[in-house]
Amino acid sequence: MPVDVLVGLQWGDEGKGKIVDVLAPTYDVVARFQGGPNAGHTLTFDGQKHVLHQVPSGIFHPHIINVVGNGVVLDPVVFRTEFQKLTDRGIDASRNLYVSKKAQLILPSHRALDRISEEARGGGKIGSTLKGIGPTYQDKIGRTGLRVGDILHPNFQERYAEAVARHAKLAAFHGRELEIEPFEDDFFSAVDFLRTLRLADTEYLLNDLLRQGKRILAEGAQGSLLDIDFGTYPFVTSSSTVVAGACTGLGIAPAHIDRVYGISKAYCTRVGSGPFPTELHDEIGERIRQAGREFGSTTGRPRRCGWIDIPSLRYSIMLNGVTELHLMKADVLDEFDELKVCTHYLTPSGEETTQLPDLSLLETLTPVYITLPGWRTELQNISDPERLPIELKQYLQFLEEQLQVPIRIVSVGPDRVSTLHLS
Ligand code: 2SA
Ligand code: MG
Repeated sequence: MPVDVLVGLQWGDEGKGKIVDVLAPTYDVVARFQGGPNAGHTLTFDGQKHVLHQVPSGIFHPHIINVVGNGVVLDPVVFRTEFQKLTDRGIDASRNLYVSKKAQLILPSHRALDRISEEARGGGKIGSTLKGIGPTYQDKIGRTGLRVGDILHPNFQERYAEAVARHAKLAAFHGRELEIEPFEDDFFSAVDFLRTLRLADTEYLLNDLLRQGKRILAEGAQGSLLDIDFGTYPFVTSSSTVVAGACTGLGIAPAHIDRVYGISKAYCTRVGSGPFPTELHDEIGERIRQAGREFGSTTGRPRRCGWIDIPSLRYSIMLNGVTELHLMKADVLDEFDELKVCTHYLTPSGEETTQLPDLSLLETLTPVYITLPGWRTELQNISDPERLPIELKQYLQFLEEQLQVPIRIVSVGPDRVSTLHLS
């Protein structure tokens, strides 16, 4: 069963890109199955930081085939810029990258609509990255979307014009104009570039590779609590961020899936609006933000910070069938005397609960914490897991007991090398 899936268990930014990069050498294929340029996967090695948005995080390994699956929404302009950046660093991504013909295209008008509909929400903004994600998935589900394969057809211009006309009506409904003319030349030249890449029915490609015994790593984007069904709806993204999304987003049958890597920070962050029970509005939250450099890698927005939350992790672990946990950014907590872990919540009527209720109730919950001692040790230079401070070992053990999943990786710094494999 050679497909392993890697998913975020929180609200994104758990450090998925780093782990994909670390695990990639043992795989033949890395495939993205959902999301689009709203993702920002940061990889650091050889003293350089790389941020990927749409290109899978296996791209730095020349032997790996990278696949942008059908579940993805693709912005050709952002894609070309990413390619250019990689080329500048001596990486020819066109050699080992395939794009599904069934992936949806993000048009300039989708980006414009994203902004218009966010503005129309007034106080109830989602906090979208404004990359056009929601409107593009809306067109997909509404069966009016344009797909990557459509750019190969002679009537693409016409179909594009029809889509824009439809989007203009939606904008007009909000009393607005689309104002996309300045972006259209760039869009069409990026589409020309996209045409030069390997566009394929990647479901066939992936299943052929599986038949040949190749190993696939499916790379999730965002996090389980942003999932369109199970996340903190409506403050979610528009795709299936949980493991099931890898099946529909790549065309791989569930029986092929073996390991599920669940990625979590040693604390918790969220960018954008919506409930976040363990959020810290105080100086501790600010310390975490500074120490963890918690600013959006796509938008630069400050991320909201708080303590790790067992009930929400348990929920994500359940939804994904996580087989092993990877705990990221432990080094960010190096200087704290005490660490808190939310073990359960209190409802407004004072009842204890360990379940995530729906949104309206989630906002009324009071988190209950257990306090554990901090390690007060610089973790970054530790390379032998045996030498981890006892307080960190206790922290890990506590999480494992609570979550009933083994922690197999602890990350103690942004670099590839600062990754400890636990047995
Ligand atoms: P969207 O753009 O419509 O998908 O936004 C909907 C919600 O999903 C959240 N979202 C994210 N949350 C964390 N990280 C994401 N990626 C970037 C990063 C974000 C950034 O890696 O840092 O740079 O700001 C991501 N993408 C979407 C978003 O905040 C909304 O709450
Ligand atoms: Mg990110």
